[in-house]
Amino acid sequence: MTAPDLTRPLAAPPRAMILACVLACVSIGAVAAAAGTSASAQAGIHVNQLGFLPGARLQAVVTGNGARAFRVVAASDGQPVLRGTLPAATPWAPASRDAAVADLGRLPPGRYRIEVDGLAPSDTFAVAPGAYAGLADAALKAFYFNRAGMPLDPAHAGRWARAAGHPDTEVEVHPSAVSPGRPAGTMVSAPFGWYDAGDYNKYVVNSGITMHTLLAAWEDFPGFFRGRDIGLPESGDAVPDLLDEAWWNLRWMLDMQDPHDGGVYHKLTNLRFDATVMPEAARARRYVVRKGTAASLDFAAVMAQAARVYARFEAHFPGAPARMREAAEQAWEWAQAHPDVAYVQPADVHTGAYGDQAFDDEFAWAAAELYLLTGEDAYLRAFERHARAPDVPSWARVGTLGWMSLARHRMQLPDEALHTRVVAAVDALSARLAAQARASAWGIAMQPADFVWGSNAQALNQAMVLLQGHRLSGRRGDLDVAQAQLDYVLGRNPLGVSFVTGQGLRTPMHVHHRPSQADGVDAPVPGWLSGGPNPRQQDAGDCPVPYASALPALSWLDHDCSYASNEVAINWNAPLVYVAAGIEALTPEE
Ligand code: G3I
Ligand code: 9MR
Repeated sequence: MTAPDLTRPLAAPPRAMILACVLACVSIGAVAAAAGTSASAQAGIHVNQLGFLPGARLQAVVTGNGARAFRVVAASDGQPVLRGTLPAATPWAPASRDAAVADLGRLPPGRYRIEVDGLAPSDTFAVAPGAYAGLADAALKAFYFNRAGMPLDPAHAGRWARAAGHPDTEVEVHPSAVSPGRPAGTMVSAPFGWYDAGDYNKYVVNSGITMHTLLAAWEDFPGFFRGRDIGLPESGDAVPDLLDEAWWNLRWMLDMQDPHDGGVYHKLTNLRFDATVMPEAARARRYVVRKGTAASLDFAAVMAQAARVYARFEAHFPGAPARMREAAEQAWEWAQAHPDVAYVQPADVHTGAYGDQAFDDEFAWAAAELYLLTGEDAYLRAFERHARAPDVPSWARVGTLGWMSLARHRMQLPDEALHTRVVAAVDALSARLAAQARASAWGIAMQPADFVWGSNAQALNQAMVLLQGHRLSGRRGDLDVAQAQLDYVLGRNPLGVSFVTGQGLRTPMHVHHRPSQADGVDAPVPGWLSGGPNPRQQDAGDCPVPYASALPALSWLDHDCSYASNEVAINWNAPLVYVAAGIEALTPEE
């Protein structure tokens, strides 16, 4: 594919191309023009558009012109407040360009710009307490916007108010899912829950890591979440908003278990993706499809963790913790009897697969959560049998969630040796990611292979691991790299985009998200993380405009056709909530 010349106006460019370019070209084309270079040697100063906390280690990335000095100036009067040297730029493979990290150290509260001779000044950024509190709120509120089965009223949803869709009270058991207890033609009810992403289906496997991450955010940073009011219908009750929101999906998940045998359906879905319409206009018949090992174990893990977390709020959710414990144990039992049922898409079902072939990680995660809930040795032995060295988590790789839960609750472990081993395992992964960042010209852990479908969530899941490493070891460097990862997502990237809708100076405007596409409101539903650059570009055949680049970190298209680079998804927003809250909670006040 030939990259378009971004510095030259196109003849009659399509609207979407102009908008894609407004984002990508502001920092690439305009800055390149200012520097007198061609678009292929883009130069610029890349910085977190939401700014920084006063106690943070501030960094920016400078690409391009070989300069070896920078200065920080006050935004108000342009007076220098800091002068620093830049290391020699070295290659950063994901964008195939040379880069150098400008280390600003700490700055007192204020508004600043970074200047480098020969380059356009950076965006103005603030150093202020609470820099990411609004981000954490918006990222959590995004889940509310994806609630199935309820209207969003103007008092809580503002411009994005909408009617209810997908009641899911009359759902057919798909032929792939029939069992003696629920023969062909059985109708079940499984209302509520969140739409997975830009589509309107509900997938248990993807709810797994999502729920874990949100509940872990509560477990790790209760002080941050306890006081926050994000404007939910439930706000002001006795429960933190985060747990009110998570409850919406837990209720749905509970109905995805077949009460006759404990097995859990893989998904609740249409046969085909809905058209690009608002939820209430999407009326296709819905099915629960095929039980599976991954869904059952992810469900068991989530229910065990939730039983633990919601126990403190039993008065508000009477009976729920016991019900969730029982559900978790039954799903675990089903998986013992069906240890290898991979999801295979039935021939007539064409929606998201979330297929996974390997279940040791799901067994390890569920065993860890069930051990922490019940204290029963058998679960710990199961964890030992199935656990492998931690890796960066994703919907298909959940073993590390078990390691992190055990580390979080290490005082419950029966012996010192295991305690040490669990801490060392999580710590080693965090240390490895921090070392990758130190060796990187961009100062982040992301490698070319990390630019997968949902790469922005990969960056944030790396950050989540780094925050665990920081909490366990106290190493400041791990916190600083987690910050750098968040910086990357919020603008310190070669596209110059803050990838969260409504959060930053240049943000995605055309996410692949049916409500955002169909609601007639110019601005997309706020608080959603765009999936991010993905060089495999699996949607190219569905897109009327080409990606501007095939390079890993540049393969992003702000067009609503681009489900492979610009969709939103619950499992991608969850680590955004975690990391935004975690950096707020863990960065020392200065
Ligand atoms: O498993 C292979 C791995 O072995 C290989 O090394 C790697 C190379 O890139 O690819 C891996 O498979 C990838 C798989 O995700 C697991 O990570 C596929 O290439 C990739 O196409 C696949 O993408 C998934 C995508 O659905 C397509 O199935 C995304 O992870 C997943 O987030 C996305 O989820 C969709 C739902 O299906 C439907 N709802 C929206 C949601 C977000 O786009
Ligand atoms: O909208 C769908 C999105 O949620 C999925 O992630 C994506 C990949 O499974 O598929 C999208 O639907 C597209 C379909 O796969 C191909 N035809 C165009 C659809 C989007 O408009």
